[in-house]
Amino acid sequence: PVDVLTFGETMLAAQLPGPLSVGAPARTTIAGAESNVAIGLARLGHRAAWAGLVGDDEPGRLILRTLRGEGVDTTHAGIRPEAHTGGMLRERRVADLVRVHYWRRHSAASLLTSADLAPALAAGARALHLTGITCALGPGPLEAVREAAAHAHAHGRTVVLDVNHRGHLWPAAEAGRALLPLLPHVTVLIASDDELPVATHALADRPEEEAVDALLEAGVREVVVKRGGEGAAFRDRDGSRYALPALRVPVRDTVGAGDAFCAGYLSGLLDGLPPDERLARANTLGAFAVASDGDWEGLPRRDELSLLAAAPGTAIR
Ligand code: ADP
Ligand code: KDG
Repeated sequence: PVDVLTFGETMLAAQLPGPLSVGAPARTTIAGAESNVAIGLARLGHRAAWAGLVGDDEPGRLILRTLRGEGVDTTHAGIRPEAHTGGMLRERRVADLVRVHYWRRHSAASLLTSADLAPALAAGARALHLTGITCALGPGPLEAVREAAAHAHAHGRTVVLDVNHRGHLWPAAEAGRALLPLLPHVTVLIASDDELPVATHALADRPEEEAVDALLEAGVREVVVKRGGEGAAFRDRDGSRYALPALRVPVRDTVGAGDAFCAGYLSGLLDGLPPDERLARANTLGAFAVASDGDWEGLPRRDELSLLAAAPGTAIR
């Protein structure tokens, strides 16, 4: 079995340095929260598997080739000729403002059902990584997430849920209702501070401390809250709590920071690190993501983890 199984939608992504409407040039790559996490883990030497669906098209081939090139296991990924691979476009509209457009309705990834996922679940994994994005893709993907969470929990596996709320896919109230039944199966819930109200929506809107209490009472074992440039915090059911500041790095591109953070946290779990060191590794990966262009391109290999400790302007020879 692999260390981590994840699944969801990975898209063709075009990155533009200016507005599309005036014909800015594009760099093509792939994007998807779950595959970002899988790549982050593979770079650190963990065995990560991604089981999603793509179309029988050029974007689908780019996605599978990129994931395989990064050492991600795609044994249980699938190709759906009847649908197209989803796409997204990111325009750097002004210096630090990025605008995202999606083409993902009726995409191959949204056809996923629990039957598609069964072989990957049967193959087993030490940990299962789930996101709220997959839940929002449609009834099939939501059901697949639910079954995967219940299956992994029943087999004593670690279940990590990243709330990853996407307001263009569904309203917060609907997301909150859909996530609620997952909570008893979740070992680690990761949310940014502004996503906590989504995760606890069905449990009533409350301030952070009470929101975390509500999640722990609902069955989550540990809650990790991301605070952007402020770092992150941890609490668990035994009453332990930690908060660590973010690393100080020049900000290039914040998209993908949450996924990198999640990969770092999972990596720490797999390595058996205590909670404060898991948070530190998560912050380190988040910092790599914000200090480099692209969602996953700049993520570190294991021997690069200490790179950000170098003085600004260092040339490594
Ligand atoms: P998301 O991308 O999911 O909204 P955040 O913006 O909270 O998540 O960022 C996730 C993590 O990335 C943070 O907890 C932190 O570790 C790191 N991070 C984000 N912004 C910065 C920053 N400006 N400087 C350093 N690290 C950052
Ligand atoms: O977390 C980064 C994602 O925003 C990106 O890779 C694409 O999955 C994606 C989404 O839904 O925005």
